[in-house]
Amino acid sequence: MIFIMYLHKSDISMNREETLAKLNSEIECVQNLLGTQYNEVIGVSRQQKLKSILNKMTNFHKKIKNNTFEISIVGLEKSGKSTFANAFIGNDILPSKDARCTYTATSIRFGSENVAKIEFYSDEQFDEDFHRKLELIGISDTRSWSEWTVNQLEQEIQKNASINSEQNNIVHDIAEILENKNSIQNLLGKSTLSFSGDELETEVREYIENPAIALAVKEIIIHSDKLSAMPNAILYDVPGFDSPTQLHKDQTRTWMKKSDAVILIVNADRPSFNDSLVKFFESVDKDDDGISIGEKLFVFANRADVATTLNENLQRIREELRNYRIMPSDLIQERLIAGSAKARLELNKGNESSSVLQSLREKGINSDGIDVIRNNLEIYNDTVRLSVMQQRIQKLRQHRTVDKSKKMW
Ligand SMILES: Nc1nc2c(ncn2[C@@H]2O[C@H](COP(=O)(O)OP(=O)(O)OP(=O)(O)O)[C@@H](O)[C@H]2O)c(=O)[nH]1
Ligand SMILES: [Mg+2]
Repeated sequence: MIFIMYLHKSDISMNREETLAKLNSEIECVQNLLGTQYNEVIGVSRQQKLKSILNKMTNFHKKIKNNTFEISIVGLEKSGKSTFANAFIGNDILPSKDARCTYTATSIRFGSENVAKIEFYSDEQFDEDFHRKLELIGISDTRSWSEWTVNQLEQEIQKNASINSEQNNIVHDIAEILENKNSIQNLLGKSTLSFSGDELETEVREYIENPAIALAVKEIIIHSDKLSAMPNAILYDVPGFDSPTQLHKDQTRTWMKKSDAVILIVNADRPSFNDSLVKFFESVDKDDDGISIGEKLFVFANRADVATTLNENLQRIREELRNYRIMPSDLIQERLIAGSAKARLELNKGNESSSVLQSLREKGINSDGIDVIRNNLEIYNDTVRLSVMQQRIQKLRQHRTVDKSKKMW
């Protein structure tokens, strides 16, 4: 074929603008190749391959041009994920409470108009997940979820004497479903709902935090003009790893894989990692770029305000990250940041004298950690992550025909 685009080592060190300019000319080149004048010399199957490459290149172009930065915020239940997400975006969009209050996976992205879309489970999906939960507590049953009652659940549990604490949480979740059976039933299979403007602060919260409604919700996508601190970011806030809802776990895994960065929220006051966290990380494969989650991981040691022995605890967290192979050892030092999401929210609200801020100061900690992690992420996005994109583009350039004997172009 006529053109061969060799990769120069310097491609990887190009900045965003240079990468875009080069990609632009390559896209034009492929578009020309696909133009009518070359139709006869390029076979149909090669044309199809070129179209697929063009499609991928156009997507890369869009992502690099918009500088879209997808970040998932993950952790155990009640670690402070939603509080962190609010502190990070500089606004109080997501509900956070002492009791569990994130029942649904929510993504937030910048938009000039405030809109939220709410998607519900189908009855089939809900039923499948309900039975998965039953199996986790040792009950095998074929009846539909809606035929169950709280009384029946209690009777079944009494038959089984050996329920551990993890299973106990699942029993609690199943009971919560059955107590809210009627409202959940009314929502399953409903078509996607849209809310706009001020409804985002009122109605939408119910779909995240009120179990009677939220348990039927599969996903919420929010576009908000309040994502002021980092308008190119798309944040994914999910229920904790220890949520017994399999669909949430699957969703978290998918999001972690497709994200440019993953922020793990851990507790600076309780530094030992529990089983659910370790097992969850073990269960996530490398992403489409061949990158392991650890390579794009940042760890926020939240609740530094209540940590009594912060330095020792941070050391313990480093050891846990290393020993469980959650993150490459050489990245741990720069990617572990301690702070307090709650302190940042108080500061944003102008509550200078709040007890959280005071506790941080008393410990001699003068940063809530939010700006530090945001700056680190921005640098990472412009360097490491850009280079991952450049390497993917490089692979496209090197793409060969199936017989590997000829270059595609
Ligand atoms: N002291 C202190 N409390 C915090 C901090 N961050 C979050 N919290 C509190 O921890 C509780 C749980 O926070 P959430 O943000 O709801 O936690 P979550 O991980 O989103 O919870 P789920 O999504 O329900 O699993 C809330 O009461 C927060 O106010 C912090 O830095 N310091
Ligand atoms: Mg939450």
